[in-house]
Amino acid sequence: MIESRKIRKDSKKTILISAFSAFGGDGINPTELILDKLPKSVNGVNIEKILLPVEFIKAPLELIDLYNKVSPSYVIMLGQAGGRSKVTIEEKAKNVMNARIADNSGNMPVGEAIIDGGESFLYSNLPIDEIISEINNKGLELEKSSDAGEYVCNTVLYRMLNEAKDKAKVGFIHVPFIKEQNHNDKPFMELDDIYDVIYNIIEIITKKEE
Ligand code: PCA
Repeated sequence: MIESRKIRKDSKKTILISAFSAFGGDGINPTELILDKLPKSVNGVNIEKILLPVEFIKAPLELIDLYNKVSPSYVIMLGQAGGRSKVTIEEKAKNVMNARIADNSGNMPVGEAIIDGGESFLYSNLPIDEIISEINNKGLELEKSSDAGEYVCNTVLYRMLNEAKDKAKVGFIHVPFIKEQNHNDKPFMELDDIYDVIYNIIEIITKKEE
């Protein structure tokens, strides 16, 4: 008898990508514009998008809720880091919340732990150095940053890493201001140039999924 075997195609992989709304008196957040511009799939990999509120409590809850629904293999979070001149990829998150300005719900934690008794640092499990060198080889700029700060972005990265453990690869990318934000004394990049870097990072990741 000939053995028959059902060949089942693996269901499509998913990359979950988040961005933030405007905050701190700005009318726009470049990450929201980038999220809008990203396609629904890249190289056959689903791109699941979520726009998060700039709120210490709500942002991680909304992201983790969607994470549990779509079981992505990668979670890539985008945030604005005004003052930086290049796109940067974060090495780790710290177990602390220090707000210099209130978040969009009026919450302003100072020196509080994100998770009482949690690890001091949680490290991104993305292949950061590999991604940086592949991006640089394409003639684009991407640098490593030691941590995601102490504001909402750091909290979301910390909580997402704590949730995913090693079930998904989780990373955070911070982007500079764009010209349209008119922070004339601060460095900025063209939106299209930031988008190029982000799109290429996603493309590199989708190839790892093939
Ligand atoms: N940047 C902030 C929060 C939202 C955003 O885009 C941060 O770096 O924490």
